[in-house]
Amino acid sequence: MATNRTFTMLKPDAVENGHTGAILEKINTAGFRIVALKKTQMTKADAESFYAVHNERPFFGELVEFMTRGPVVAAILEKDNAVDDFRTLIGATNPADAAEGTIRKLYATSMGENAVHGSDSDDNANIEGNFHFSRREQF
Ligand code: FUP
Repeated sequence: MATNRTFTMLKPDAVENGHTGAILEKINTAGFRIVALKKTQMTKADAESFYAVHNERPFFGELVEFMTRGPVVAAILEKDNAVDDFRTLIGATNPADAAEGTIRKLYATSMGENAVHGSDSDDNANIEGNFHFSRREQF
């Protein structure tokens, strides 16, 4: 099952700006099935752990600050080729480089505040989904 799943978070900027419904609608229309969904507030320790791969990068402090400044909407999504298709749907990390019609092109304001996360591999989709959701919350 893990190969057909990805993990996403609608980041604090998207939630604050009232884009949750529109982004979930785009995800739905693109053919992803919602396996798990919740609005949640990450602690500093959560964000440091979730983004541990970036902990040596100069933007790490700002990234943790941003991801903890308000709630996120976390979800596990299912579809054939979920990881790659979801990354296509969200567009490039920097919205300035994101293709027309992608979620980041539509809703992101900057590289740092880019509206949405998408797992970059099946392994990370599994790790990240299990970080936010217990087995009992995944259907
Ligand atoms: P992505 O896989 O597109 O989410 O991008 P990365 O995993 O490379 O980066 C994770 C997050 O770190 C981005 F969403 C935003 C932040 N970031 C920056 O703020 N500056 C950078 O130069 C790169 C990433």
